[in-house]
Amino acid sequence: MSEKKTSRIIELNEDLIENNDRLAEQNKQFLKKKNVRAFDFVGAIGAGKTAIIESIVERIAKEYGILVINGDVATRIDADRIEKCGVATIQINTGKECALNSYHISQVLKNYDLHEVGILFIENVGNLICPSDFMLGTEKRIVIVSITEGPWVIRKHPMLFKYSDIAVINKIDLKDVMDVNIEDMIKDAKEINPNIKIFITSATTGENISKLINCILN
Ligand SMILES: Nc1nc2c(ncn2[C@@H]2O[C@H](COP(=O)(O)OP(=O)(O)OP(=O)(O)O)[C@@H](O)[C@H]2O)c(=O)[nH]1
Ligand SMILES: [Mg+2]
Repeated sequence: MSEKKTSRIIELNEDLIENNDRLAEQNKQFLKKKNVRAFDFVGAIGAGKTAIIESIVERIAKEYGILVINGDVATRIDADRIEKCGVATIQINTGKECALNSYHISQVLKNYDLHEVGILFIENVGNLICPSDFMLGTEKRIVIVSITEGPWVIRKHPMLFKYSDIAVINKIDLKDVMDVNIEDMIKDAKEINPNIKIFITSATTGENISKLINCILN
């Protein structure tokens, strides 16, 4: 590829990310004005993002007005699951795109009546790579992996850990059948991001979900 063509590709990528960042900042300011606290969950396919959000929502839905946005390439399976917990949901289907971006969120903020919403949870499309470039304008980002993804999953996907505030290592109830050293996974996350808070959870048994909620909300 010629030098000229290569540099044009880099410019396009930078424009895309810059535009996304600008809109993410606008989302953040808008949410602040509306007194809505927003948190986004990223992580691999099947790591337990929806299951963790379900566990959280079940515990706090009586206290807060909650809206959950679920991102998926197709279907509204996740939104239907969350809706059973008695909170409002919006499913965004991205079609061919592997992550939500700040434009998707801005469209919801523009069109949804946030009057009764105090907390917004956003579940991104299952992917450990694409969401790292696209911040959404939330207060905190939570990255979720599970021990069934193998011992190297964190080390192999450093960017999401670098740009998240909280890391969740989920499916701890399966530790006896998995050959995974959880201490090593924690060490990997801390090496990438020394400030990241880490929780070892099971969405199935509820282990450490209350501690995770405290960390997210405080
Ligand atoms: N044993 C066990 N299973 C879990 C746990 N968390 C989630 N699962 C199961 O793992 C599967 C995937 O969970 P989801 O919550 O759908 O995962 P997700 O990250 O939302 O998946 P996508 O939205 O498709 O990317 C489901 O069958 C869950 O019941 C856990 O802590 N322990
Ligand atoms: Mg899900």
